[in-house]
Amino acid sequence: MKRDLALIGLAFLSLLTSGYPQQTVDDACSVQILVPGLKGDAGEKGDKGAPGRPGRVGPTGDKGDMGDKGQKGNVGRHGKIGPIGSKGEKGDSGDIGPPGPSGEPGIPCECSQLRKAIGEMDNQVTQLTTELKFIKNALPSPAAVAGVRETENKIYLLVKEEKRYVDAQLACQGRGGTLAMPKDEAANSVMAAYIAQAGLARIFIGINDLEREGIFVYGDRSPMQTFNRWRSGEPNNAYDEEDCVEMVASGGWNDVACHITMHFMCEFDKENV
Ligand code: GN1
Ligand code: CA
Ligand code: CA
Repeated sequence: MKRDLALIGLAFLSLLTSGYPQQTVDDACSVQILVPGLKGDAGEKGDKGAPGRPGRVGPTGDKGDMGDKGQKGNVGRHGKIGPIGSKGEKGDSGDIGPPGPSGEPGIPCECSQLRKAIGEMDNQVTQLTTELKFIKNALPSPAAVAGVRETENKIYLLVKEEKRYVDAQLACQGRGGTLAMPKDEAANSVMAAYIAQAGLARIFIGINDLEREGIFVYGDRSPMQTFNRWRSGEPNNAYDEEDCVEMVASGGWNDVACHITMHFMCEFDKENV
């Protein structure tokens, strides 16, 4: 660059001294100086340049308005099969079917005696089943004395639980019976022996004058008949409060207060057992 400036400077000096532009000084020590010519005519217009680089990405535009609602789509495919529903109610019974074919003829035998024995055993099984049902129902508590006593048409059960008269009656009813009601000597003596064998002194029986003082009735409200086993001097309604009845081990009766507690005896009708 410095050299260019020096050449331009010398050329200028040369012009000043000679007064001739573009003249070459032919001298051994001279320097050939080139000076710019006059400005030429404008050249022809060049070819169109290559397209410029793409500009920078512009800023995000404003959100446009919502488009129109689209058209209704096609009907979708069938959905999956749903879960199994809950069990329905039981339907009505069907009609009775036709009778089956007749069986093979039986083998002839001399078994009339055998049949009779089987029939008797059937009856016994029925009887035992009924009695077992009664025992299971009447003896739910180990407090009950093992075993029962019976007359022709009654079964007696001594219960070794101390209860007041009304609760004793309810306990017997809960077992399907009533407080024992001695209505004849046969019943009274069976009951007395049962009490004595159990080693007890006294028990409640099903007799009271709760409704009318001095009018004794049985627990089933049936009136007292001529049969009785009142001990001597009884009933005396002692302390003006004795409306229930006990039996002592000898079989005698005594009126006592209903609110005291003692063991008791239930009775059951055999025909209900
Ligand atoms: C008993 O407690 P006492 O002896 O006065 C009995 C009465 C009898 C009486 C007979 C709760 O009465 O019912 O009539 O003996 N009372 C009780 O003497 O047993
Ligand atoms: Ca009384
Ligand atoms: Ca008494």
